[in-house]
Amino acid sequence: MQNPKRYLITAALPYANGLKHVGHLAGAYIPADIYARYLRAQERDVVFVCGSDEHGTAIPIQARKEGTTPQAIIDKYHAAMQQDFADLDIQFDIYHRTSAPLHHETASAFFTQLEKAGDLETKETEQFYDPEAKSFLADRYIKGTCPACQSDRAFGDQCESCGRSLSPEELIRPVSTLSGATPILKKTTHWYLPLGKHEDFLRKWILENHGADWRPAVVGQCKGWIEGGLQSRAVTRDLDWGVKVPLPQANGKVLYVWFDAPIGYISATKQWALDHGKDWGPYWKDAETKLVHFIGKDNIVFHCIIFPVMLKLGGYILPDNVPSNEFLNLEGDKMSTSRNWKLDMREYINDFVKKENGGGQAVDMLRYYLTQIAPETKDSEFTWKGFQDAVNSELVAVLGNFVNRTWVLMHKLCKGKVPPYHTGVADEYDQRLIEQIQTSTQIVTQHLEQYQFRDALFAVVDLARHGNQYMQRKEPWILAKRLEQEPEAQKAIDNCLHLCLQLCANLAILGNPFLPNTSKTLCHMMKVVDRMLEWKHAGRIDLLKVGYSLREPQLLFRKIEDTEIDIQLEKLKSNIMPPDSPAPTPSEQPLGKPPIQFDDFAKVELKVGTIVAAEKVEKADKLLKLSVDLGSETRTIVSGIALHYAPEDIIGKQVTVVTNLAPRKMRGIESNGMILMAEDPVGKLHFVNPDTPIQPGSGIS
Ligand code: B3M
Ligand code: ZN
Repeated sequence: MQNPKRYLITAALPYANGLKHVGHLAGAYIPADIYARYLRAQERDVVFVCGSDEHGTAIPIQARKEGTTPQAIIDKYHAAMQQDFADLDIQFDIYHRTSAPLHHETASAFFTQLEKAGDLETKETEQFYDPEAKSFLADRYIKGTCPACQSDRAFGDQCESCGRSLSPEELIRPVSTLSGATPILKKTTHWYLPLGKHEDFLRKWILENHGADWRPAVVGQCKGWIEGGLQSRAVTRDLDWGVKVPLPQANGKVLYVWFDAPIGYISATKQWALDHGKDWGPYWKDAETKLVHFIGKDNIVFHCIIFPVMLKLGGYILPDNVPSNEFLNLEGDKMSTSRNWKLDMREYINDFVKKENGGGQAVDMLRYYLTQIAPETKDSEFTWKGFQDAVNSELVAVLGNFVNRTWVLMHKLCKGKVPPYHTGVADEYDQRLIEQIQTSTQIVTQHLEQYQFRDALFAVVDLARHGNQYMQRKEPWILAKRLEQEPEAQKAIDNCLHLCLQLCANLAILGNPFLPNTSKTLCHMMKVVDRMLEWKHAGRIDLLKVGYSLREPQLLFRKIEDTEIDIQLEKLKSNIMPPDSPAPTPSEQPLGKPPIQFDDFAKVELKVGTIVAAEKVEKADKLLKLSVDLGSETRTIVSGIALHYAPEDIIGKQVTVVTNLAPRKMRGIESNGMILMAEDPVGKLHFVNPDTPIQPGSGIS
């Protein structure tokens, strides 16, 4: 869409069930933020919305895990995620939440509208039901053995071990995670969105209209869905957590999370409009609005097939583009929350941004690296070494170095003022640099328009690289040595620094969407206000007025030391959980591990211990550091039970300890042994201990 009247930018609403990692950041939030900042710099009418997705079974499941209520979970993680985004300068116009009454009203009304218009169908089906908990079971609430890999870590929607997607009927020996009971099939009625009826529309809209301008991976996935035959999708669920289905006969049913969550974009816009005395209507209903959804690839079907059908039926505009990213791996492996192989945004914020020499500089370093490796066309990988290289050899050595040299030389050779430009002595290098500034502006703009953020950022740094080469060729420090014999040389020095300064001003403008803190620092050094950063100024070489005195240089980026990287790698490795934890539930034991000989078992030394001290491990939500009395000695043991027990509640408790396990370092603490825990069907951990207190150190066999 050329020259739309306004823009509505959305970034996927993250589930409020845990902290988000840098994979999420690179996938949706950073690209969306870059795009929104770019549009704002063009003084476009743009609203950038996001918020927490607080419904779906993920929330009550997390609540069970943490032994608390769904409300407490969403309150905790909504606040935490909002803070993380703010700390990394993701500048939403609104960060809303789907538990807000305004959202419930909006989603309900949306459903009612479709239902009244006859756009939904109802169907009676049989679904798994827990006769003990008296509740229908969402797929995630059913656990069993995977028919493909025989792992006992399979759920009704997916096997955690082999990743295969499953339906509950396929599970061998299904059990309800609510009560441990065997689920039975029971009849229930649900509302469905008949996607098949909209196949022609989708085919035309996606494959014909957007086949060429959307990312090939997005079009490819859509094509696959369409050609595979579009099935009706249930838009309601038997669950007690979510937006209630607004019909009297739908007692105990809620809207399916993927029906209500995208409507969250609309309710967020409504709330933003209320807060700013604006009308939300045109943003969703006027054909001259350009709607862009930034998401990860696992959300494509919802944003390109299901939600557009809902939007069309509801009388809303459709997205103009859905720039979806592939996945970001970490140090050679898939990021995984269950295995704790991930880098949370919070972790980076604590270790880099909140540190003494961190702040905005550290924020920009992460934004830079994640943009440079953005998985735009294929999966990519975060490595700490890669992060260090990107910072040290590009931000420090190219961008920072160019700005610093320019400033130091300008203070030394031009009295701290913007020197004049003498056209009479201008040479071809000067001319080429001026052209380069203009070409770079065009390249960066073009890439941004096409959501090619990596290439756009590359072009920004490349401009700084040209600056360095230009300075290297002009060598103003050599010219300065000749000044006594050749006073005319000052003119060439002036020209060089004049152009280098103008180039720095352009870097501030072009780099601003990516590295907002760096641009702020540059503005401070140039003594100019933010208005200079408006995009229309890019490409100009008269941004800094001749004779204007500038501040002393500030260090834009610091180097990342090897030790910092080593610490991060060590932390990552010490936190990883083995793929088969937590322990399988008791009801699945019969199918458990293969038999072993007595000798194998006898190798394990087990003793009764008494916990005498317990404290949280800094920066590790799951870990407690325990001192365990084993009769003849007291050992330090690090145990992953912090989400289940408060340190003060377990002093004096007796536990079973594996005492001859090789010591292992976790978060820099050496753990000498392992505490055995039993996991109940809902995932809560319990100590395994003697029925009456006995002497610590007693052997178990
Ligand atoms: N919460 C899924 C996810 O985080 C979901 C996105 C909703 S966007 C409307 O992957
Ligand atoms: Zn499996």
